[in-house]
Amino acid sequence: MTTAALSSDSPLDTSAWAALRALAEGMEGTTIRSLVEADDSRPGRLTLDAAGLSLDFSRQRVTDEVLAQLRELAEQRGVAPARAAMLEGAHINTTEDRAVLHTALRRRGELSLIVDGQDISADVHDVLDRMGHFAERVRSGEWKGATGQRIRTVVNIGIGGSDLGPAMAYLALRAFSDRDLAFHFVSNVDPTDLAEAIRDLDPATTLFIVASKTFTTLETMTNAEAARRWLVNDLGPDSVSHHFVAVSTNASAVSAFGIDPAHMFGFWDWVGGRYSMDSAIGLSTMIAIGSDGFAQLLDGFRAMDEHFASAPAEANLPLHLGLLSVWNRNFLDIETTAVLPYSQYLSRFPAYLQQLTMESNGKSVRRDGTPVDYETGGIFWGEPGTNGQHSFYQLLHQGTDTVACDIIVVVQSENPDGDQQAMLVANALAQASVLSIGRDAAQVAADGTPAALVPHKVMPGDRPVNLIMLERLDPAALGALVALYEHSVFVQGVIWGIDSFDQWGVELGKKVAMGILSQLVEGIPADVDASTRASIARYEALR
Ligand code: G6Q
Repeated sequence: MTTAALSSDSPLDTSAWAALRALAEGMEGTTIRSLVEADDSRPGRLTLDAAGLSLDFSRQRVTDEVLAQLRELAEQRGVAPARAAMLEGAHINTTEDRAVLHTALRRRGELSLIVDGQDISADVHDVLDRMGHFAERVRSGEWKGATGQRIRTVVNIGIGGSDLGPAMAYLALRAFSDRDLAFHFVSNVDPTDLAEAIRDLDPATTLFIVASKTFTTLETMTNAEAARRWLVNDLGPDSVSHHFVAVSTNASAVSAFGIDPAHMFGFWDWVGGRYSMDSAIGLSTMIAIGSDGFAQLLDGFRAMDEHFASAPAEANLPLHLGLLSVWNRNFLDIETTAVLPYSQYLSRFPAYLQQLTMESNGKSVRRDGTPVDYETGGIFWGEPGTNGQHSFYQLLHQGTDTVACDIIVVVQSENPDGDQQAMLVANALAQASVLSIGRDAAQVAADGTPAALVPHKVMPGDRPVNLIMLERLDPAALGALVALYEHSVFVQGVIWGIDSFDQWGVELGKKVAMGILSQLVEGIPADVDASTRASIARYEALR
């Protein structure tokens, strides 16, 4: 296994980059509308299917020539060998010298994968079996709290990668979850987060999952200790082992906290936090949807992994999603992508995707430390439709910035009621059309619009839109959707020559916060700048 497949050269030095630059310049004045109107076969040709999902990118500002050249860029940047290196367990997270093997979390049990002399596939399935056993005991009521009552509420305490995935998945899969159990997700060190989550709970029927890879994260450990005090205050110290379990890689810290190692579910340093929702970090998901449901979730991830690993470039859906992001970012100068799921169940999906994309690809130096002189990771944000239509879509349609849009449509509702699902889908398709095709002055005038109002009602269009469609938001579809974006992020990182799997940018803030905390709590002056000193003084005067 080798990381030689990973380039630290500048993508600007490839012939494909230069060709794409020329194509972009040649396309000035070419609108998405003109591309769509010129060719009836375009939607069919520019739609790919994989793992039960489809991606229609006919509303992107691309020609066949651009697409071919983007695939050539992938070839010249070594996306295929880099993908093979990742899947084999090479240490492609070079700055942390770690393998990147979230795909191993969903491999078939019978397929071994030896990494550093260890069959990690067997390890994964051992943990999955233990999780399954535990989850079914909680679901059936066999697992009892300290007073002999069954668990009614599960509180996951974690942050970042140990929170966003489970919180997103719980909401996404509520239709498949055990309605006799309630779930809360506590992440913020703001004491309000835990206080509001537990204020109406009965300690005797509450189970806390402390989810932390390191088991040292300030927010998580602070909240876990507060939760333990709340429990012990009511049920005494012996109750902890009945009401706390842990998900971590740090057995000694788990044990020191007072959690029985038998109630710890492990994972490994080759699972990055933001890539961990299908590891033991997904324990709350498994309790909610059962071990069979969780197996279906993993099936969906695996189906997309297998497609990404084996589909030819022309048919490869995650490859195209990643390349289109590069095209929009580097050649059309589009800085942000709005993620617009037309599904209330996917209400936290934009937040989840924000971490996956922005923590992974928000980097300014290549693997070898040389600065990039081109844009890398774009900004991802969003809200579910149709709600966003009544707020920020105005800027999407008529603002001076072009925002790319990923519209996600779920065909079948889990709660069908009359025409409501058709209304939802009609809105999604209408927005896809108006954003990309627009409405010109002649069309607006033809509606009888007074001349003075025409310019106000023109929709410039030309906003690139991806339309992702899934039949039903079941566990398998959610797995496939997440894996699609994971691999898209990977493709972009390889093109840009950056390490998508480290996160040094979040470290310094934590360190500075600890210094300021020492001043606020113990009066030890923090070594900070003049503005921060002034803010501390104002805070201290007011508290
Ligand atoms: C994810 C990041 C980060 C991490 C949290 C929680 O990729 O590394 O979001 O998940 O800081 O870390 P712990 O799981 O160690 O508490």
